[in-house]
Amino acid sequence: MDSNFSFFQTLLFNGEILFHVLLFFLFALAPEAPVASSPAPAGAGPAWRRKDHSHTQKQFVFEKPSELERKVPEAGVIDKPGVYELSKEPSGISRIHLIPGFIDSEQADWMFQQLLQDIPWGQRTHIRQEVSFEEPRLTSWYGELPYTYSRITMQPNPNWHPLLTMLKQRIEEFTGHTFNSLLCNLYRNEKDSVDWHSDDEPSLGKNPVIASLSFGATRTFEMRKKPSPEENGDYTYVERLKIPLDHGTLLMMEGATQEDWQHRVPKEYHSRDARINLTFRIIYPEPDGVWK
Ligand SMILES: O=C(O)CCC(=O)C(=O)O
Ligand SMILES: [Mn+2]
Repeated sequence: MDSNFSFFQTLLFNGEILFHVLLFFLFALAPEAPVASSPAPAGAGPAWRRKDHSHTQKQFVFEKPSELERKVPEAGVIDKPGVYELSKEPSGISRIHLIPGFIDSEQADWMFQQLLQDIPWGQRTHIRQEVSFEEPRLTSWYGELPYTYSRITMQPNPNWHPLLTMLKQRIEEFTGHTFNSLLCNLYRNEKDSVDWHSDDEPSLGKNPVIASLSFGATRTFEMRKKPSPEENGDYTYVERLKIPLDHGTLLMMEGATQEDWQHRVPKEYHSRDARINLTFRIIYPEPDGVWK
């Protein structure tokens, strides 16, 4: 019994030694836990409780982005009278001429009333991707020849209203250009508009000169440059212009303006009274758009 007891005592004693040796190796060889690069001062407690915000000592180094950020250019505004060269491309110079007050406001008042009541305004229907929708404005066409745009053909109408004949002559004298046709637009209110387009139908010929005369409520005529081929039709970064067209203002578009730029009159969020726009053009007989 005694010898058994001392045997177990030795076993327990040796086991205890073995346990401590194992513990020593376990801690000595354990992989080091990651520690903050700036060790906390002695007795400072855990990092999250300290008030010295030692993490702010970390240095943030600004690294320039490898590619320069592309900015969407802000739209320019043209609201002063003058001739403006918008762009110069292999196709030519795009030029506009803004003449506010071409018709003085008293004359423009009675002209607007006459045109509103006498022009045979009509609502045309477009068909796009098998879906038909009404144009958000009323139109009328004057000229010896028909005019086709967006697959709508406006039938010839040689019966010029005397006021339109007079306005055509005044514009011809002022600009030195002659016109044989007129597209009239009536924007009844803020909901009426014309979407992005260029007046580049073959029947208008190359580099058409277009004279656009406005009456009634001021609406913004917007222009955007057509993107270069590398942009794959993306208009995000193109140049943009806003031109308020008010009562009696004449706007001339010339050169490569229709080839290199688009224009529109967007809907407005606030109420607008009626506006009439007259665009005088030269139409050439189809199909090749050249006088025979
Ligand atoms: O109403 C306008 O000022 C522009 C009209 C127009 O772009 C057009 O008739 O082709
Ligand atoms: Mn147009």
